[in-house]
Amino acid sequence: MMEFDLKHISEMFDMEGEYVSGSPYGEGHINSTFLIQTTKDKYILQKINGSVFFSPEEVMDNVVKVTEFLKKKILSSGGDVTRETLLVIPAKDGHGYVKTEDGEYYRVYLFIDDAVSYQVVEKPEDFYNAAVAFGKFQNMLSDFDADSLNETIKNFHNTVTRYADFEKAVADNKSGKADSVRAEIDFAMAHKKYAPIIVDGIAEGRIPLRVTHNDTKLNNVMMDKNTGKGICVIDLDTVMPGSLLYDFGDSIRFGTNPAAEDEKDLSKVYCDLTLFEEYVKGFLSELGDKITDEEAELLPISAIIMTLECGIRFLGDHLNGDVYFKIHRENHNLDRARTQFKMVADMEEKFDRMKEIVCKYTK
Ligand code: ADP
Ligand code: GN1
Ligand code: MG
Repeated sequence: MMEFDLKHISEMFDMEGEYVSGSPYGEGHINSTFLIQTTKDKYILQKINGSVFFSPEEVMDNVVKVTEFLKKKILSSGGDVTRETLLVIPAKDGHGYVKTEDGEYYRVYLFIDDAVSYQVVEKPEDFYNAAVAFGKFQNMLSDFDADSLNETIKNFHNTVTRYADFEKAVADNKSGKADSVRAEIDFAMAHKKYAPIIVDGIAEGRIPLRVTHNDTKLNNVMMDKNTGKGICVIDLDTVMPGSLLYDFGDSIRFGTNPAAEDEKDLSKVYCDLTLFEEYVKGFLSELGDKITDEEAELLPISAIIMTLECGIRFLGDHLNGDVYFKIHRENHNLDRARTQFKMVADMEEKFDRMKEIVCKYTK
């Protein structure tokens, strides 16, 4: 996007000070994110991805509701609302977003300063701190009215329908690349048995629906630069009713891999059990006895399911011609799918150890 446009769009929001500069920021796969510097403060401006979120109004309706709710809780416990929650900066017309003439939606958050978001864990303690932050987030939203939330992406973590979408992508083969990724397709199909485990548990009432984040990767939590603590959970676009297992499993998927999510050298990609233990310890220390026996039992398998689901989404997008996740090089989604499948295979091998670790903190 041109600097000129950024200035123009920024000026439609209630930011303090005059626009100075704007530049692309962060490593999210979905929205277009910019850091805006004004004469007074820093802001995050985002163009909401309209082909992922069919109703950006509903997304912002959720984000405003959730952040207002969090703001009240943080204030009443004496916390700092400028650092412990995303703060929506309204448009000058009072809305939570701006819709431009070309039909694009933009929003602005206050920039959380003196904090970092990691692409990979630097030291085990970071992952413990991230787990505490995601656990706290889950706790703070435990009395939020789930019925007031829009379902921003239908069936977001329904692994069964994700498989149906994947099989359609294979059959349609829009990119013409299916023959070159037969081994990956076969891996995905050989693991389809995992897909219904959480979905059926929810449908049969064995797994409770809660308000969950649904996208708990490490770079969606801001860590304080000085204390190292997880201060703020960000990227609230998919906060919806879901399972705690989605949030746990997705964190493990991304954070226990000591390599990048798109690492090409698969010998560097594996599930680090020291990191797994740090996360279990941090997450469960926050949840206490709120976690049910059934959920606790399914924690290890949820890591496999969420990793597999993400793998088939990446591979499906590769086959569909890279229409969903942002890519930055040829076969980027394929590289991402391969790391996920490597993680699944490694977790299967380490499954007994994973169960033992969970038992240590739940019994
Ligand atoms: P996406 O949905 O594309 O993943 P995110 O909302 O996660 O977009 O933002 C992308 C990145 O921008 C984050 O990983 C984080 O590094 C940074 N970021 C987002 N919001 C803020 C904020 N309020 N303050 C500081 N950094 C932010
Ligand atoms: C996307 O938005 P971001 O980059 O935090 C995706 C997640 C995937 C993740 C894989 C709305 O997350 O579901 O797990 O990429 N978000 C959406 O890295 O689809
Ligand atoms: Mg993100």
